[in-house]
Amino acid sequence: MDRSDLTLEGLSRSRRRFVQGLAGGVLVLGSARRFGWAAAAAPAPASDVGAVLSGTEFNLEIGALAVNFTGQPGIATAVNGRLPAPLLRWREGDAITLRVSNRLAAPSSIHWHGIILPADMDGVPGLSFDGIGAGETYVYRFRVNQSGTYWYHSHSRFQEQTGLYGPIVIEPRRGERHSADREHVVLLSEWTDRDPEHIYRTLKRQSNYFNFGRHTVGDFLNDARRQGWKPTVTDRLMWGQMRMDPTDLADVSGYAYTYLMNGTTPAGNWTGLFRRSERVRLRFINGSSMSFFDVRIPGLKLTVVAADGQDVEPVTVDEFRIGTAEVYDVIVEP
Ligand SMILES: [Cu+2]
Repeated sequence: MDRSDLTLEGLSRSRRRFVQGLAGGVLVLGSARRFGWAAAAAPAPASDVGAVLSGTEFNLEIGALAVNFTGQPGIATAVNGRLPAPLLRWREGDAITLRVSNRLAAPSSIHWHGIILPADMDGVPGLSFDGIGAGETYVYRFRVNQSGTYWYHSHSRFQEQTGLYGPIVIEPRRGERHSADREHVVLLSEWTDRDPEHIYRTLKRQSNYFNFGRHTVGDFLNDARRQGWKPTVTDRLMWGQMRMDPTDLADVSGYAYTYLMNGTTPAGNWTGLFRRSERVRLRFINGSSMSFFDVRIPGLKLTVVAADGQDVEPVTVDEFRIGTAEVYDVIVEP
């Protein structure tokens, strides 16, 4: 069988870039040239029972999960023992029931991001529902009135940061506008071994704590030599007045984060399979708490066909930037 693999990255340089996230450059999905990925052979993935749930009845259990992404053991928040949470496949027009049980010692919730539904089904504690208490079950029931790629996540404290996020794919009643032979969900997120509550308190005290790309005295002298003293001083005063760094790209950087692709670290090398010359639909979801990603696949054009679940006029790009909670569907023909 002629199988090929789409890898997260291959070159150690790319890996380092991915680890660094936006501040460091780009997220790289494989290297077509170096690895000849249209020809490389890869084994079929082991069957992964429970990773995808479909139908109209869903049972989701929120619980703690022991993980080790960095060599340091930690406790994540998972659904049915999974991080990311299971992919939910719905069909436009179906009435669905989702029983969500909270096995944590703390209150929890699930918010269906971007889904049009009655207010009390939205899952945002304090707005239209009280959250799901420890040991309790909440039954969400609603009709699916849209199609496309979406996602779900906890809306309680920092449970999203610790892993409670998962993809939703809704099949359109009248079929997909853009045909594809195969598809993969690519959910981007980040993991930290630090307690997110502690990160939050740290940022409250010093917002640039995790930013190491700050201006130095050397930069000041270089700028002064190039632009003159007065413009340089004016520039620094302006940033000082705004209490910001010009290099402030992300509140929390790779210093505290390990970036994940479908719950796999860069070293874990997430792989999506395809056959030669297939049209592959990649559903990119940014399920991170506060990271932007620049996504490209070296040597391959990306045709964006949907944004945040909505079909768009196809746009072909080499690279796109995906912000927190954004979703882009792209077609690639490797
Ligand atoms: Cu959301």
